[in-house]
Amino acid sequence: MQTNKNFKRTLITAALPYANGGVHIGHLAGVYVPADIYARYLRLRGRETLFVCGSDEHGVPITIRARREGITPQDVVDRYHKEIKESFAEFGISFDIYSRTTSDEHRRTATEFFRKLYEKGEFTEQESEQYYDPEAQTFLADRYITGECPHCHNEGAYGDQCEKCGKDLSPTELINPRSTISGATPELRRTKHWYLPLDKAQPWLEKWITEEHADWRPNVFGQCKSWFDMGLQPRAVTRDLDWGIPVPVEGAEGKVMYVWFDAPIGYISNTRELLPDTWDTTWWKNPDTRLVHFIGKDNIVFHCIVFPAMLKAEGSYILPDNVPSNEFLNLEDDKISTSRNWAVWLSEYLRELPGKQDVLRYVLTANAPETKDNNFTWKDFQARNNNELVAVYGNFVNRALVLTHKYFDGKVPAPAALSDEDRRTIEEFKDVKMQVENLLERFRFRDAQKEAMNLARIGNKYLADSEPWKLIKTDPTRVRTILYIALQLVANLSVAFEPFLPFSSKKLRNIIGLPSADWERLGSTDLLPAEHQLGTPELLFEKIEDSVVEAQVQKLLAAKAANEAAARKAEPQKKDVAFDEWEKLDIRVGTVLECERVPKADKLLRFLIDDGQQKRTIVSGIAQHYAPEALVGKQVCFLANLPARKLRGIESQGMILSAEDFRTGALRVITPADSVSAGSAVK
Ligand code: B3M
Ligand code: ZN
Repeated sequence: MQTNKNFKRTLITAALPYANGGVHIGHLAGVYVPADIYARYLRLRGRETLFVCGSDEHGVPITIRARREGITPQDVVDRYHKEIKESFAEFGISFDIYSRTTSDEHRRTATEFFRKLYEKGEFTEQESEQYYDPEAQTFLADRYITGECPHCHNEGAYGDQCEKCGKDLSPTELINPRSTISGATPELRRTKHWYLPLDKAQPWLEKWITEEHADWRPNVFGQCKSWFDMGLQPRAVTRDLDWGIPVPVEGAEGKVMYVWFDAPIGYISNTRELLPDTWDTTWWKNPDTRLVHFIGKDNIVFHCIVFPAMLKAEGSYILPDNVPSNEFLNLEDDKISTSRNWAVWLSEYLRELPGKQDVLRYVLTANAPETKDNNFTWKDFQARNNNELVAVYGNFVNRALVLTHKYFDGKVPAPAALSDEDRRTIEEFKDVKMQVENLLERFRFRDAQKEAMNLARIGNKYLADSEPWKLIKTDPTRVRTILYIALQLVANLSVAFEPFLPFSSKKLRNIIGLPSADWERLGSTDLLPAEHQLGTPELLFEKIEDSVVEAQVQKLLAAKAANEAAARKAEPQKKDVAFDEWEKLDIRVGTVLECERVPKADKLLRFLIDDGQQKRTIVSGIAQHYAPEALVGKQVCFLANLPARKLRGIESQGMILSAEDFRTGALRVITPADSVSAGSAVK
C-alpha cells in the first residue's frame, strides 16, 4: 500500500561521495543529476525543499591512500573535498549545503547519536578475535591484510575479498596472512565491538517496507526483500582504527565508529550546520517532512535497512519515505572503474568541454540507468547533442526567433483567429505540465525529459507544416499567428527544461526576455505577451565535432594502455650462470664522442666511443629511443669482447648495454651513476 500522507516539505539527500577520488559520470547519472532535477522541480513548484549533501571522509580506503602517498588522511580528504565541491557547483548541482564528515558539527552530531543509542541499550557488545599487527601495534582492517586465497591460491588476496576469483573472504581464511603496513605476520587478539542488532529490528523493518513502501522501485524493494529472506544479522558499528570518529563510551579507547555508521548521520549534521535552529523541529524530527534518499544500488542496504534501524533506535527522527536508487552506468561497454581509471571524471569534463554542463546532464538523463544498467558512449553523447539538442531544440528556437526578427523586428506578433492546426498544436502541448509532473513524482526522469523535448518536436513540426516563410508574401496575418504560437512554445521550453538543463533554460529566458520560470503557467499560450521585444537570437547549443569525441575516446584508450602496462610484471629470473662464465664478459665504461643516425636504417645509431685506449665504433639499435645529440658526452656501458660484426656496412665493435622497460618497452642506456675514467671495467 502506498502512503497517502500529505507531507508539507521535502528533505532530499544525495549519497555522500567518498573524498577519496573524484566524481565520475556513473555517480552523476546514478545519484546527483536525478536528485538535482527533483530538487529543482520541487522548488519550481513552490514546495518547501532542502537538498543536502557532503563528502564522506572516513573509512579505510582513505587511510590506505594516505599511507601510499605519504600524507595524512586529512590531506587526502581536504584535496578531494575541494575538488568534488567545486565541480558539483560548476556543474549546477543545486545543493543547499555541501559539507563534510570531518566537520566539528558532524563529529558532535554523530557522537551524540552514538551515545544516545548506547545509553538506551540499543547496542550489543561482543568480543571476537581479530588480526593485530605486533610491529605496527594496531588492529588490522580487512583491507590491510593480504595473503593467499584459499579458493584460487592467488597470492595477493585481501582480507575481505580475492580480486582474482571474486570470492568474498574473511581475514582468517587467508593462507599465510601478512600485514600490508609492516609486512609482519598478524596475530589474533581479542577485541570488543558494539553491534546494532538488526536481527531484532527485522520484524518492524520488514513490516514497514513491505506494507508501507511497496511503491519503492522494484530494484530497491527486491533487494530489501532478499536481505529479509536471508535473515538480518547484528552489524558491528565500531572498528579498531585511528581514522574516524572516536567511540564515545568507556572501554572504547582507540576505536572509531564504522564509516557506514557515521556517514548517513552526515545528512543530519550537514542540515544542522546549515540551519542550526530548525534542522530538527522543521526537518529531521518533523513528521510532516518527507525524507527522500537518492543513492546508487550498492548503497541500498545501508539506506533502506541499516540507517532506518539507527534512526528508529534513536527514536526522535523521521524515516525515509522513498529511496530512489539507480542501476549502474557502464562506459563504452565496460564497467566504470576508479582503480583502472576507466571513467569520465567530472572535473576533467568541465575543463575539457567548458560550458557544456547541460549536454552532459541531458545525455546522462536520456540514458539514465533507471531500471537496468546502461551504457555511456562518446558517440552517443555526440549524437544526442547534434541530433537532439542542436537539431531539434536549438533549431526550433532559432527558427522561431530569426523569423520573428526578420518579419516583425523581434517583437512578438499579436495573433489573429486560430486555425484548426493551431488548435491541434496548442492541444498537444497544454498537458506538458501534468505529464512532466506525473513522471517526476514517480522518479521517471528520462521519460520526463522526453516530454520536455517533445515541446521542441511539436514546434518543429508546426513550423514545417505551416511554412510561415512561404506565407509571409501572401498572408502576413496568418504568419503573425503562427509565430505567436511558436514563440509561446519557445517560452514553454525554457520553463519545462529548467529542472533538467538549468544553464540553457536561463540563457534562453535571457534571450527572449522572460524574467523567470513560472512553472505554474507551463503549457499556457500567453507566456510572452504581444508586442514584447525579444533579444538577439544566439545559438543555444553547438554542434560537437568528431575530433572532440575522438580525443575523449583516445584518452580512455590511453588510460587502458597505462593500466595494462601497470599490471605487467618483470620477467622471471633466468637460470643461474657459473661464476667463471660471468667473468668472461668484459664490460667497460666508455665516453660517447660522436653519435649519429645510420642512413636508411630507422633503428640504428652509430657511436664513436673513447674506450680508454682508442676510439671504437659501435652500432646500436636504439635510434627510436634517443635523439643522437642527447647522447654525445654521456658515459655508457658496453660489452667490449663481443666479436665485431657488420651492420649496414658498418663494423660494430661491441654492444652498448641498455635496459628495456618491461612496462613501456622504452630502451634506456646504462650509465654509471657518477663519472669514471673511460675504459673502467664493470664488475
Ligand atoms: N560514501 C558510498 C559510495 O559512494 C558512500 C555513500 C555514503 S551515503 C551516507 O558508494
Ligand atoms: Zn581467489
